[in-house]
Amino acid sequence: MIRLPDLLAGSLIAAGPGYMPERASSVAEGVDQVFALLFWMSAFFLVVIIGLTVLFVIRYRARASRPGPEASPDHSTKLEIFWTAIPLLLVFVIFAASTKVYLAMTELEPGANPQRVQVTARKWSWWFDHAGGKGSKELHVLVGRPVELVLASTDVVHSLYVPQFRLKQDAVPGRFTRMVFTPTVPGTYPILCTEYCGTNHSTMSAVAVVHPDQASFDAWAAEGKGGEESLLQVGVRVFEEKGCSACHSVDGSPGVGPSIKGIWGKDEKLTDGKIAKVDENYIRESIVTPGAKIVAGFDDMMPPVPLDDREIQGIVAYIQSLKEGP
Ligand code: HEC
Ligand SMILES: [Cu+2]
Repeated sequence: MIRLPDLLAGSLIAAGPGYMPERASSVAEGVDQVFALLFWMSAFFLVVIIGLTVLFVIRYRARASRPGPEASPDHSTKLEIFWTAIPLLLVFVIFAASTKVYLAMTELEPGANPQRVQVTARKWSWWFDHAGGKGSKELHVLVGRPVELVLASTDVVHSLYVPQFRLKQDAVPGRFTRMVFTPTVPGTYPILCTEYCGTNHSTMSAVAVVHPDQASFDAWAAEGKGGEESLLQVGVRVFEEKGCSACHSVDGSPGVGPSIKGIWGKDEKLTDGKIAKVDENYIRESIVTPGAKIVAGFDDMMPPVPLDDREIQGIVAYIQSLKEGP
């Protein structure tokens, strides 16, 4: 609830009880600052505009001495420029402030060693494949270490939202989206879907568990492991079963197609002279529409292979595991 004392004390931008949920991620403070900027800017103009309106209503009201409206002033170029320039300037301030925060939730610091989690949204639940191979209905991460979530959806658009992290990212069918942050406070936080996705949208929730130390995380990762196929296992299996290995080696030697060893994160040269970075969306495109980008030195020989989302995620995990160059 909005409490007037909090508002007046400016604690809109402060963490703590009352107005905003706890801040539990590296980007939370920046998001709150942008929010506060927008809030106070709007509050200022609300007061100015309503104040002037009231003033003018009183001052220019109809009186016996002034029965009809006065003539309106003519066009004023100075005034037009003045009230166009100021909003424009404010929009640039908002743009600069929010871009800074936005980049912090999309770009990893160079050299960061993130905990990668593959998130799959579907009607109406979440699934989290963790880097160690464990899949879970809960998101588990370690405090203080950067997290990279890669989101996919198997049906419609969903959106992953964790209020305490101040993070929200759409999961879109047919492509991968990313979100980057560092959890700062151990605890258990709610995960919600914030894109209306059908009948049970309102129950599409999960939890994010931020472990206080490696031991606690490892204990969770070890428990009940082994039942289900990990993404990496899916990838290795699909690579054989779908015949990818006939054209692609995993040891760096070229075949009909390039080896998939060491390509993750690489800038790939294409036949048209352009450069493409090998990330999850590039790999998806390479498999679904192989003709879209042709690797330089190779021919357009790859047949499109109909893989489902989980199989593509598996191939991505496999290629990531072969990251180190030959
Ligand atoms: C008939 C041979 C053939 C088969 C089978 C094949 N590919 Fe390819 N693949 C190629 C060729 C040739 C290229 C390079 C030309 C291009 O970019 O399309 C390529 C490119 C790729 C790339 C981009 C590699 C890079 O270095 O940028 C990926 C990823 C890929 N294939 C994955 C797969 C997967 C996964 C499968 C199995 C589902 C598969 N391929 C099956 C021939 C094949
Ligand atoms: Cu949803």
